[in-house]
Amino acid sequence: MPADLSDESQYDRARLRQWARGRARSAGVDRRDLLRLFAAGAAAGAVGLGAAAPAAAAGAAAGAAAAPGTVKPLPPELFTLRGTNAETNFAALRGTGPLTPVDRFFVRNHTVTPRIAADGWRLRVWGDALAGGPVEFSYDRLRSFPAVERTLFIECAGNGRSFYTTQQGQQVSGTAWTLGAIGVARWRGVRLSDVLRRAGVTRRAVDVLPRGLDDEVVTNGVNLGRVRRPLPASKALDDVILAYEMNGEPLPPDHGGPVRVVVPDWIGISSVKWVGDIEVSGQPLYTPWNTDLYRLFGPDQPAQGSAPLTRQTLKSAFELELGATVPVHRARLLTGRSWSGAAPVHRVEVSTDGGARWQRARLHDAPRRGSWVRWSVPWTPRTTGTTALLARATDATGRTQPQTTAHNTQGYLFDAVVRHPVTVV
Ligand SMILES: Nc1nc2c(c(=O)[nH]1)N[C@H]1C(S)=C(S)[C@@H](COP(=O)(O)O)O[C@H]1N2
Ligand SMILES: [Mo]
Repeated sequence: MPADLSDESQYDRARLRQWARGRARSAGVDRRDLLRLFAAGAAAGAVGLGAAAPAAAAGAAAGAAAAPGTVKPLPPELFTLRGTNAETNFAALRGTGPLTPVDRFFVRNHTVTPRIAADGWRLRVWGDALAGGPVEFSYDRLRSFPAVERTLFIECAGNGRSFYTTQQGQQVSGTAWTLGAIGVARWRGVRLSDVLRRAGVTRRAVDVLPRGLDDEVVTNGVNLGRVRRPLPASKALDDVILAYEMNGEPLPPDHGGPVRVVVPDWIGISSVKWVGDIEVSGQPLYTPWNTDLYRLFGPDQPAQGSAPLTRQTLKSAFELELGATVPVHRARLLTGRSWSGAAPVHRVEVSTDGGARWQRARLHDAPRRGSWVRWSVPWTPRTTGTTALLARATDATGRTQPQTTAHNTQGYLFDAVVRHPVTVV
């Protein structure tokens, strides 16, 4: 094992070596089954895990027949349904504040939302890197730890996936999201580190594995077990939250109530909803969600696949329907949001002529880590016809959204500038 797992890139490299040596075992699932499953899915452009349609089918009709198992209503003006998932319509964020209201926060469910009462709920912390045996925490006990509050986005690793197909002509598997698989909320909860310390975590801990109480995930006849994805102990002991409130309300069922994990900056799958138990392990842990899923595969990627994905990338979106119709010669304010998993976004540029000329957008929020900035530019369309609106963000690491993203078979981490079609009439 590497000495310093507190360094994310060291952790990633270590993982990759373990993978290459064949040490990865998909915890209880036959790896040959999984490889066959996902290889076939990618080649055929067929479904990935929990996906309803290949991204090639991206478009208004893709989720039309879907019946997601959510508790909250999913009206078409707020959401686009995609299989068991519901994408936030960016146009529905126009005029809202920096936090995504719960009624329009995207839902990504591998199965269906379970109903779990807070008073019967227990969190069991167990594993060979604890000083003693398993420790259980009730909801009230959890709430007796010091509370912390943070404004953070949760964004699916596949957010923007459909643009690999519509913009780059590439086939990818998985839910055909446009840009609405993200939301920002004010999370209140307790530090995971406080809970792990109380449970007796030792220096032997390498991986921490939260597991959801929702149903086991069965995909094409293979049971992957319950949703679970290991976190390096260093991240788990750093800034991870066990959240019981969202935007000042008890955590709603669809977002993991009564208690979920919230992992700042990392891809959405890390933020396990309806957490029921957490394994604290002295050995590296592997599940389908850090081996075959949520890594980059394909000709443009390392031969054995990338390290497991951790941080989110950089994106921008207009608060406008894709393909909107706007009147000519009428002044309007184009609004949108930009965000990055690496650093605050401090510059956004917009083009209203397909990328020929760019202007600086006005930022409406102070750039902040873990959240997005709202921005605007005035626009008076002067000619009729179709055009593309483009927005391009730069974060405090100096990184700017590129023109294209290197392809990966499962369509993760799209970060290229999106060409947003509009028709001027
Ligand atoms: N238990 C459990 N946790 C889960 C999931 C799930 O299906 N079950 N989906 C994950 C994925 S892929 C994402 S992107 C986020 C979505 O969070 P949200 O539904 O609150 O928006 O939750 C993650 N946590
Ligand atoms: Mo996700």
